[in-house]
Amino acid sequence: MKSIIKSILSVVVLSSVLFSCGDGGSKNGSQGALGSSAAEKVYVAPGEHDEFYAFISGGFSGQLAVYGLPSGRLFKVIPVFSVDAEKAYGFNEETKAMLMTSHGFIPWGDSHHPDISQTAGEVDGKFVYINENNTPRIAKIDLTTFETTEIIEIPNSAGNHSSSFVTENSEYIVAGTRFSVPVPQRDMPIKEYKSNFKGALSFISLEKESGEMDLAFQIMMPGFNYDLSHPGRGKSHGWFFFTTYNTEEAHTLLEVNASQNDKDYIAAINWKKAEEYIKAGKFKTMPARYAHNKYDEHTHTATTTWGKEVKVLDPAECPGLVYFLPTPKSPHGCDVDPSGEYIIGNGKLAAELTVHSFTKMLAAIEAEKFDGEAYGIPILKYEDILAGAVKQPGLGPLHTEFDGKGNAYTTFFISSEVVKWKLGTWEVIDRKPTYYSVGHLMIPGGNSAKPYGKYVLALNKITKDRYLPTGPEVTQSAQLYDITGEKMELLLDFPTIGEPHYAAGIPADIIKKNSKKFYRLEDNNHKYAVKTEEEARVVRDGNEVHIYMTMIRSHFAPDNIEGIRVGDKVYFHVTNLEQDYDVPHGISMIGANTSELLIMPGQTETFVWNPKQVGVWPFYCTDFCSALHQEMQGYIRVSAKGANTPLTYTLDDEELDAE
Ligand code: K7E
Ligand code: CUA
Repeated sequence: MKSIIKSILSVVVLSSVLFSCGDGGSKNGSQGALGSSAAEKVYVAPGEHDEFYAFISGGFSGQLAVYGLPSGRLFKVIPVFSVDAEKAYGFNEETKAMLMTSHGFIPWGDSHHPDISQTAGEVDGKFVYINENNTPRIAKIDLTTFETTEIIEIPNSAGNHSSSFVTENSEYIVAGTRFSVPVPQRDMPIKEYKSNFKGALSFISLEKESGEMDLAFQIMMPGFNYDLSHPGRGKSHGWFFFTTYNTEEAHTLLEVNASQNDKDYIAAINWKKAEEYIKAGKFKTMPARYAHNKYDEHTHTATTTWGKEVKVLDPAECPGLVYFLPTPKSPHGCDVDPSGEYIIGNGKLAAELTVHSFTKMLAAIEAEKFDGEAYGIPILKYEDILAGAVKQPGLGPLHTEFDGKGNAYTTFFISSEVVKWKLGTWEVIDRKPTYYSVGHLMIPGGNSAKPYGKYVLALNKITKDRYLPTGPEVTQSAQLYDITGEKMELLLDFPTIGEPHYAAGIPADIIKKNSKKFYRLEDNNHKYAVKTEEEARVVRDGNEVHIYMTMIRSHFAPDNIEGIRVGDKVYFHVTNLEQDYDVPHGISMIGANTSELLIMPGQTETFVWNPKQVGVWPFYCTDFCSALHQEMQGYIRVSAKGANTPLTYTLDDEELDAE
């Protein structure tokens, strides 16, 4: 066994050597893409719109980036799990609560898998959800505003990787723990891992209209690693499938010790059954403390509430809830085809791609044909559930997507390619290299019953010499292939923000008509909002000073403030009075230990400034908003601690006394 692992590892090493010697850039550029009509196919003329949105995860950037396809143009980086000084996310007073967790305020996250909400098995374009791996969380992004509006923390979890995938009517989104941990967390020796650590699979229910998340229940599984997951759909709707590895329950040197068993499992979870058990009261209530952060579009402010407990189901006590499907060693991806029949678990150290049959799985369960059990969970027989296998498809299979025309596309990390094969006949139809080491791939709507099988986007880990060098760190990238023909055609390379683990795509027409143009001032319920310049004012409360400020092309009200003292805590509550599309204003204050504010029309935001030095200090608008943008400025006079300069403020030379 060890020698097999060694030879596989040496293939890994060998192929990475091959990459480093490769002369990817120029050579590949001169064949394929440029020699065909590829340029035309990705050309979106000036002023024209792209056909698809692509939401590409930022990986270790913690964010989600919005691109157009086929052009590959970047439109926006949506701050999700990491602070963003450009948009003041995590810096202004309103959004700090979004990054609150049971571990306190966390400024960074690791985002992996975006998934778009669905109605009747089709992507509906209302929300994108995305998981955070490091401090387990799931975020919801509202696709009318393209802002993160909710983040829920997942208790009893660590390395929230098999997440965040949505069922076909957005009933649930799941979060499976990559690392098993002591549950509840406690001080115990690591070598007692086996049979003591547990793996929680969380089901988060989604509210129909608002898309709001609620931790419905957890299934407390054996101490394996839960890598990826996919909901059933169509005939398999009501089931959820999770790949596992390390069924050995090793706790050290996993690259060897978690590769002992010939097979790991896909865990098939009957969540409809789980609902029955919950209804019947067959759960235990466990104390758990987790943050639930919501951003309110009307108060323009986020708040945190605390979850205190979670309902937990024990599969050993809930017959029919979980079955194990043996799957070749250490599978990574877990994918279900648009019909719901085929479940694909790609053993990443296996020589072939295994496809399980949902129909056969049900028949084997019905006939109770089990091959033993693990921790009370029945194990099905590999042969009984096998639909077929794609032979010798490539090296290092990871993820699979579908075009809705009976074809599947699987990525191979080690042999660095996308392979197209046929569902049912399992024959390989085409293969195209990726540059280099592709992880996930994405077909718009590819996670739903209705994929838009025009393009596949390969999300690559390594680029080496594909782009101009930028020092030791070079960009990750995506590659777009046309898949309308029998053979795939490489059309475009484009760089991505952070590591593009996964992406979600959708026809632009579904979303763009709903995109908000500005926030209505009359709906602004921010507690420090002022809706006219007449209401602008400055209020002192001990050493706290609150500036109620407005901004409109091209001035602040008030613009000069005197009577601030060293040691004060000065709150700038700033409302953008504009009611027009695409007129944000920014504001920044010299020496403020925080970011600028970038305020959308109708919105209010707050930053805090602690003046430390006596003097007269300017602030200005940071966003070039009008011809007189450079005139959009003001001053604050800071006097010494204890000075009695009266608190006054002016606009248009009219001096007013503060309250
Ligand atoms: Cu990058 Cu889905 Cu986190 Cu595979 S995962 S590659
Ligand atoms: Cu307002 Cu520039």
